[in-house]
Amino acid sequence: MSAQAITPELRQWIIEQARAGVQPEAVLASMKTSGWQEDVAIAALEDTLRGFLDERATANRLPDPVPVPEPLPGAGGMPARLWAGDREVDVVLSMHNPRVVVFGNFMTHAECDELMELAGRRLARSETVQTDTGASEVNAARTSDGMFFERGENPLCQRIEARIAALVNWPVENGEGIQILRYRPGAEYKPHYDYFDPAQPGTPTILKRGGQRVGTVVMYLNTPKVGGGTTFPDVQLEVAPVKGHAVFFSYDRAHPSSRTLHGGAPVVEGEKWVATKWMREGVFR
Ligand code: PD2
Ligand code: ZN
Repeated sequence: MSAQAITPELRQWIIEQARAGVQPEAVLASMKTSGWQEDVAIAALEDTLRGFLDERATANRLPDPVPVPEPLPGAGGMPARLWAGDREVDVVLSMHNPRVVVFGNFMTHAECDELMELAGRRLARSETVQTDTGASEVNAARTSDGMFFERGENPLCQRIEARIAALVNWPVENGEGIQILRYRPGAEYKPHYDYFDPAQPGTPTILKRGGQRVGTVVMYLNTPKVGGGTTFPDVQLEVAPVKGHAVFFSYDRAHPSSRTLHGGAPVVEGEKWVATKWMREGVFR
């Protein structure tokens, strides 16, 4: 009997069986019933499944960790205060997995007021970066109004950017411009990751400007009457939005294992204003 050929169609069929959870023994039995010689069928199965398993292992591999901003580099006890270049800030909470640090006294009330005033006239319904194309779009998951400052656009932005850089030990040049969000009653920001999803087709384009996001600082510019906390659902943590406070978190892998899923809980009463600074791996131009 002449040798039977292992066609691409046969390989595809074997992979479909594996994806459907059919055990290799059952696939072999079907192949034999269809007239395949046992030795040819086993060789085809082994070869095809090895390739399939290698591909799946590569796709499921955790990305390698990258350096991230960090307010407390090195070991040692947790200080109650940290020097942020131009002022001392309070360390209110520090969590390691996910890496989350809450700062009190990060900004003065006057700085918060000035930032809201500067942003107020430029607010529009928030857009998020659309990772399938890299374009911005209005997103139903974020029902706030927003605007972006250019990095270093005015002396106040420069001062806050320098403060963040000093506090989390990350270059000003790696930061995106500060974003302002205003949430009205009922508005929220559904849980999401701030890094760009590596599986989305638009992500390589986005990453050309400074690489992945590796850290976030959300600064609270006012204290909403009720609601509006920043939630971390993986660890059931909710950070209270308090005027002048800020929450920092970092993610060394663009992967859910970072446990940095987070959201802005609905504002129940009053308004909520925040300023967000995202930090990239490299220089953001
Ligand atoms: O306003 C917030 O609490 C919030 C929550 C989640 C802001 C962001 N994400 C963000 O700006 O990325
Ligand atoms: Zn976010």
